[in-house]
Amino acid sequence: DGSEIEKIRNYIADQKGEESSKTELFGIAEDKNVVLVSMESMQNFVLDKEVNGEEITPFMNDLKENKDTLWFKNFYHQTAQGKTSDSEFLVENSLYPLDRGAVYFTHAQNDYNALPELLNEKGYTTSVFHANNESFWNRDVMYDNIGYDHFYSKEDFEIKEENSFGWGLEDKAFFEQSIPYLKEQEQPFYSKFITLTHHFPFDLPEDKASIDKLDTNSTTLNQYVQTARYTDESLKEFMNRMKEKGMYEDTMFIFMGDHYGISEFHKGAMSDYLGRDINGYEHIQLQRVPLMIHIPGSGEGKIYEKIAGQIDMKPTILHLLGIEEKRDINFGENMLAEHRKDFIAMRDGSFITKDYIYSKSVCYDKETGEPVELPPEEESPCEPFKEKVSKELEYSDNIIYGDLFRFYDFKD
Ligand code: GP9
Ligand code: MN
Repeated sequence: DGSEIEKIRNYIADQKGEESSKTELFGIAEDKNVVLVSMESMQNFVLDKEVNGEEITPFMNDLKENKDTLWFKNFYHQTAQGKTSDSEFLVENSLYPLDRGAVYFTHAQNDYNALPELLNEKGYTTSVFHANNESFWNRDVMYDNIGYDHFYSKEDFEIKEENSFGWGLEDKAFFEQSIPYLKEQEQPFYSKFITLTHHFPFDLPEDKASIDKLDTNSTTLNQYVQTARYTDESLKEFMNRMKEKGMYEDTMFIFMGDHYGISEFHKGAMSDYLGRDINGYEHIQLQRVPLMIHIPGSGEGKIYEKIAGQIDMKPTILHLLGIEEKRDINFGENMLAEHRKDFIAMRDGSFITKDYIYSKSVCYDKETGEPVELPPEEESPCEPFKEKVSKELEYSDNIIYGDLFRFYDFKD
């Protein structure tokens, strides 16, 4: 029945700071189109790094400092086994993915109050561009359920030997071929692009590489920088095409990494590369992925240091578009709000707060990156958050397992 969902709703409301507080940026992108690029396997650690004097990601490096870009440098992915689909789920619903399996497969028929659905109601055309089979991650079923008008998938692209390798159509061709579709959409539109080239095992044909490999003992890490550069170049081309086609000014661009690409398995090589030990603290810090929100002509560019996560995407996007959903249920919060919930939860129960990181049962001090040392009788500063995090994850799970939104009226 509806009592459980009411309880959860009240809990969320209590947790939030002044959740409803409008910032000065409320509606700053009103009526603009939205292009969200989900960047496969892109992690923060490549930003501002060079290989033999060449920047790995020159486009993103510039973009994040642009006068029209809101850059969240402490933004974490929160995905689990559902990988890309988990990140999509987080962004669309502001709910947590499940701790095992992919919610895109297991609960694709639930009632949701997803971003595309909401934007649809406000008159946006909503679509996804991704050059893979439409049933991969059960996307065709889920997308249909959560209100996307159109899914441009593998069969909508011209895939030839020259323009594909690894997982399929290369990102540069993907963006190029997407432009005509994008242009024919009725405006305003909300379109999500999911890139593919920078995917494990990060294998790039030699003639398509424009930067050297790294020289660590992990082939995976060594190649990672080449595909990262490739995708970065494809983003630049895409942005230029948007300008040429006159679609740049009227669009808000969101570039977001979906999840890590370098797993813990490559910890040794990673530690050599970064020049420091990868302890539990560093491991969590490596889960930071790029998030750049570029709003042409806004002049609102700023570097945001505060912690944020994929769970916060939906409320943030709605805020920027000037859409208020009073009865909505989101575990995340508008990232621009001054007073926010003070932790970011990972699916495995690890978490990040302003001052601490909890990982693998150890509480780390963010200032030193070392475990907090305390006399035995004193409670760890991570303790109070542990409870909140597990409660929050449990509530989100309850919504999904019990399909609880069935019992809730989002419009009153
Ligand atoms: C597949 C692409 C990659 O369509 O999204 O998926 P991943 O392995 O990262 O979940
Ligand atoms: Mn992915």
